[in-house]
Amino acid sequence: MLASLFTLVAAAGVASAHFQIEYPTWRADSLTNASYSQYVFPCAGVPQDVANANRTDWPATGGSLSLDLHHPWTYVFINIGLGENVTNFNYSLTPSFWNETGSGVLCVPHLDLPVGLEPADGQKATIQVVTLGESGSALYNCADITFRTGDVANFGGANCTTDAAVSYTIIGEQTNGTSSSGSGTATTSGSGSSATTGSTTTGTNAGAASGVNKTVLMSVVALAVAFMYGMSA
Ligand SMILES: *[C@@H]1O[C@H](CO)[C@@H](O)[C@H](O)[C@H]1NC(C)=O
Ligand SMILES: *[C@@H]1O[C@H](CO)[C@@H](O)[C@H](O)[C@H]1NC(C)=O
Ligand SMILES: *[C@@H]1O[C@H](CO)[C@@H](O)[C@H](O)[C@H]1NC(C)=O
Ligand SMILES: *[C@@H]1O[C@H](CO)[C@@H](O)[C@H](O)[C@H]1NC(C)=O
Ligand SMILES: *[C@@H]1O[C@H](CO)[C@@H](O)[C@H](O)[C@H]1NC(C)=O
Ligand SMILES: *[C@@H]1O[C@H](CO)[C@@H](O)[C@H](O)[C@H]1NC(C)=O
Ligand SMILES: *[C@@H]1O[C@H](CO)[C@@H](O)[C@H](O)[C@H]1NC(C)=O
Ligand SMILES: *[C@@H]1O[C@H](CO)[C@@H](O)[C@H](O)[C@H]1NC(C)=O
Ligand SMILES: [Cu+2]
Repeated sequence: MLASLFTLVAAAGVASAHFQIEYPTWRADSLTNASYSQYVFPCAGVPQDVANANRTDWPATGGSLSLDLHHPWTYVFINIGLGENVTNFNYSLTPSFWNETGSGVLCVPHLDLPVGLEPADGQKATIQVVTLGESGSALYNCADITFRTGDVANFGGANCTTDAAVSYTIIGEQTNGTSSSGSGTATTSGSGSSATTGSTTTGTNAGAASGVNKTVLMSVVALAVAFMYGMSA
């Protein structure tokens, strides 16, 4: 079942393009090395002990992330797992996932850690970025980090810039269906280009996604969850 699901998804995907993590440094270049495939969970087939990998110091309160995306649009999920050789990416930095539009660099100056994740200085971890296309094909890349409570070279300044063609919206979590006013979906607009401020969101709770067929949205979420958690089992 797992194998057939995977084959189906791999076959449905676009063979080229994909994406890269520019910051923190990814574990290896999974774009150009034919030994790797971004279709492979959890880290594109790049083993933890691959040569020339770099582990980046990253603030223990959350830090910046820069991606280079090559598809017209994609859903983006960011997870963290603790340890040196992570197999369980059980913390989500995007409880409400992103819908990214445009081809180019997306730099987010500050990503908050989830409540309950308060890493100690020196705690090793791995950031996993999952993108999910319209067809349901997921792509994976990982970046290894060490959490630091002290001063960390901050990438959130002038170096964290987003290409003009790139933006993202935050697709609200499906909340309690019994709540009032049918607002199960909230949408927040974000653009990483306001690089010097800590926040990227300019949050209107406008129903920009209110026209979305929620059945479809739910299946996207279900599929993504299946990928991120089901396939790790
Ligand atoms: C890790 O850093 C070294 C030295 O800067 C560099 O040569 C190497 O390409 C880096 N590895 C990756 C995967 O970027
Ligand atoms: C490609 O990946 C393989 C397997 O990890 C590795 O042995 C090889 O050195 C990599 N090639 C380059 C150019 O990094
Ligand atoms: C990391 O964990 C995987 C899965 O348990 C294992 O196959 C691999 O050998 C481990 N790598 C290292 C460097 O410990
Ligand atoms: C996540 O997994 C780690 C071990 O991999 C565990 O120590 C931690 O308690 C887990 N956290 C949550 C919120 O599941
Ligand atoms: C995500 O963005 C793409 C391109 O703008 C759009 O076609 C798609 O419907 C959006 N998905 C959601 C759930 O808003
Ligand atoms: C930008 O990157 C350069 C080179 O890595 C570094 O020297 C500089 O401090 C960075 N600037 C900011 C504002 O992060
Ligand atoms: C959903 O809403 C109902 C009615 O207000 C409430 O009883 C229930 O606890 C809520 N469930 C969650 C998961 O919030
Ligand atoms: C939403 O999509 C589902 C499945 O494609 C379809 O059965 C349903 O009629 C659609 N609902 C609306 C309001 O378009
Ligand atoms: Cu691609």
